[in-house]
Amino acid sequence: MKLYLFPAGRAVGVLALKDHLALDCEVQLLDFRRGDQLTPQYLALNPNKKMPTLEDDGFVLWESNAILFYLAAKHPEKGLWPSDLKGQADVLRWLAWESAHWDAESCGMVSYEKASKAVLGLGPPDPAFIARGEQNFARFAAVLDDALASKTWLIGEQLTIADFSVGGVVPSAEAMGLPIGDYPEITRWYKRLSALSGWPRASV
Ligand SMILES: N[C@@H](CCC(=O)N[C@@H](CS)C(=O)NCC(=O)O)C(=O)O
Repeated sequence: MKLYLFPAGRAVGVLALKDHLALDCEVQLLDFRRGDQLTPQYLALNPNKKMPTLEDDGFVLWESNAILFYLAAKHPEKGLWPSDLKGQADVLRWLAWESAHWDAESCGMVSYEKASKAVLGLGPPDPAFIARGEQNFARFAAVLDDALASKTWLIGEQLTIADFSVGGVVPSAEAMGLPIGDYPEITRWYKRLSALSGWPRASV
């Protein structure tokens, strides 16, 4: 098994899960400044020119949440993908929310403007997009904070890939100056999550 990534953004949750499950998985580090995402070899794996990407015995998978599901479902004994219908639906709800709102409309929008554009040589940040991302962050962080109140993990007492997905974005959100610390339940939950074995500590 092989992961192609750089240790930031959407790759943090995937790396954390790989290490939490102690998987035997090679990591090939990508350098987007050098254009590793544009080589014919990489484009054949991931035509989106994005990371992370997983390769397992000829099977290629992109989209970090699909990768989280694949790794967790290969190890059902760890319980990170629930076995009951309501638990599965609850996890899917958070994976969809992460992709559509937490990443694309808020944390990811701000980090694309503040960090990725410089790496990709796409010009200066656009203040209008940053402002929109910050506004959306306030909206969605409040939803997450409320959902976490009186719970150990996102769907309740069971740690699942929903925690790896949503929590994986937190380090880059903090690095981009988004006020995670203003949300006590998120702060409490992320402290617990980042103390798990395998959580990548040096990532941004
Ligand atoms: N929905 C995708 C998002 C992937 C994504 O946007 N990755 C960023 C790094 S965090 C990237 O590769 N950006 C390069 C670009 O947008 O061109 C996922 O979850 O895998």
